[in-house]
Amino acid sequence: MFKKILIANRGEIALRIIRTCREMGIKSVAVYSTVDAESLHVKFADEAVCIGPAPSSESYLKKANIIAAAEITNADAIHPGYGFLSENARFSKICEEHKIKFIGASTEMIDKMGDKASAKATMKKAGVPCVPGSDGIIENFEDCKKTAKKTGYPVMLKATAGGGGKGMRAVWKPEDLKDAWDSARHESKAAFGNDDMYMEKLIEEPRHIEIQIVGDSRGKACHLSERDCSIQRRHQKLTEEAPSPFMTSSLRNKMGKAAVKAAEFIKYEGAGTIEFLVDKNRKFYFMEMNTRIQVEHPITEQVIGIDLIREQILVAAGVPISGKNYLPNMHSIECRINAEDPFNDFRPSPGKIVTLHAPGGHGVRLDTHVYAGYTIPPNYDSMIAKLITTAQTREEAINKMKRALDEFVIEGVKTTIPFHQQLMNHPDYVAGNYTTKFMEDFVMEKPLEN
Ligand code: MV4
Repeated sequence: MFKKILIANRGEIALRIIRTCREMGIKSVAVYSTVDAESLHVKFADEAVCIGPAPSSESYLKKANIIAAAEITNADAIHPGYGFLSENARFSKICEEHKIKFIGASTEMIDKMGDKASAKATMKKAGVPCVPGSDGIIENFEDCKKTAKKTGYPVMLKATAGGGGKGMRAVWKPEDLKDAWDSARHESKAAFGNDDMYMEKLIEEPRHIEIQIVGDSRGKACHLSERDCSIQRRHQKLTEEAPSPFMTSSLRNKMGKAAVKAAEFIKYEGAGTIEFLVDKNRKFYFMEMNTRIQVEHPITEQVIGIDLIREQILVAAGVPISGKNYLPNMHSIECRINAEDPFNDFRPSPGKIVTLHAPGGHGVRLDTHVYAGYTIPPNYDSMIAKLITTAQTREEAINKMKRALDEFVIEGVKTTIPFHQQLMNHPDYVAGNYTTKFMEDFVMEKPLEN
């Protein structure tokens, strides 16, 4: 087993990983930028190393500084958390070259799954259902026109390097294809330095349902059921739940089997997520694979009863998994509390937290690195806490969430708490009747003026 793990991240996920290290008797090393010197991950780790100034490009993304911090402290593994270097193929390789275990996917795996068209081709080969469309990359506009005609409108043009909805265009009629082709390629080139495109049939009003998997070094994989992540705004998830209110046990069984087949086909090692689009007829299609621990992993932990960070560390150390799949016993909801103003287009609201009252009690979990007096720097993403409630039924989990949101007091910065309060009272949300389109129609009710 590892003796010391360096956590190449910040915020709540750094703290989350440090806590599991402590429970496992593994020493932890925090790294931090100058603006994060007062952050809780720095205080809770056994050791801490400053790796640079505030901009991520000079600190949390600076591979040489992180490797140097690992070597100075004698860490034998690096956990990258999510974001930053978690899906960076070069960083995974550099760790390997320095004989430091990267607790994440191999270079080859990240490369294979990071390119969307290649990931899809691999999944098709594995026998995982994929959305019909082009056979890999589209060569030119002539090819694009032909493929659209053959696929049948509406279609979705997608950038193979894509992420966060960039370089993606829905096209409803042939006369709009040229503009979509040009603008999607232009956007993708600017964002990723690559403008390769592929095409799919457009799935209308899909649900985003993902399956958590864990694979071990023998090539064996298991699944831990699903999370429903359909409530998103501009490709940022706002709330997630497990199980999905749209799920049936037969669909769970099929999607779980497909996810395990996918993971075993590529001999995936570690924790990963297979994302699917599910249409209104409950047909599911492979969308992407994430080769990291995700923000929303706690709801799976809550409904299954395992520690996913611990599982990551165990499989990275070569411990085999039991091989059985896991079904949910509970219902869990996560609300991402961001320092943003939901009444003002979710505009970021960094600054000092003057007052903080954390919710607690039965079935309430709060994963956060903030405290009263903490200043949220403007340099990183705006998520400051994850509020997670767990109960035996969805209705109880919603009621618990309403109660916990009411208890939660944050003064000094604007937060998304009022949004979540309105969401938890929205009739369609309460009915479990939502798709990825939900937020397009959602309007905040104005707060009562005093
Ligand atoms: C789609 C789709 C409909 N049809 N593909 C969005 C992110 C990107 N990685 C894939 N996405 C989508 N792909 C086909 N063929 C709709 C989306 C989509 C979406 C998916 C999941 C969650 C939120 C979304 C919001 C808008 C569009």
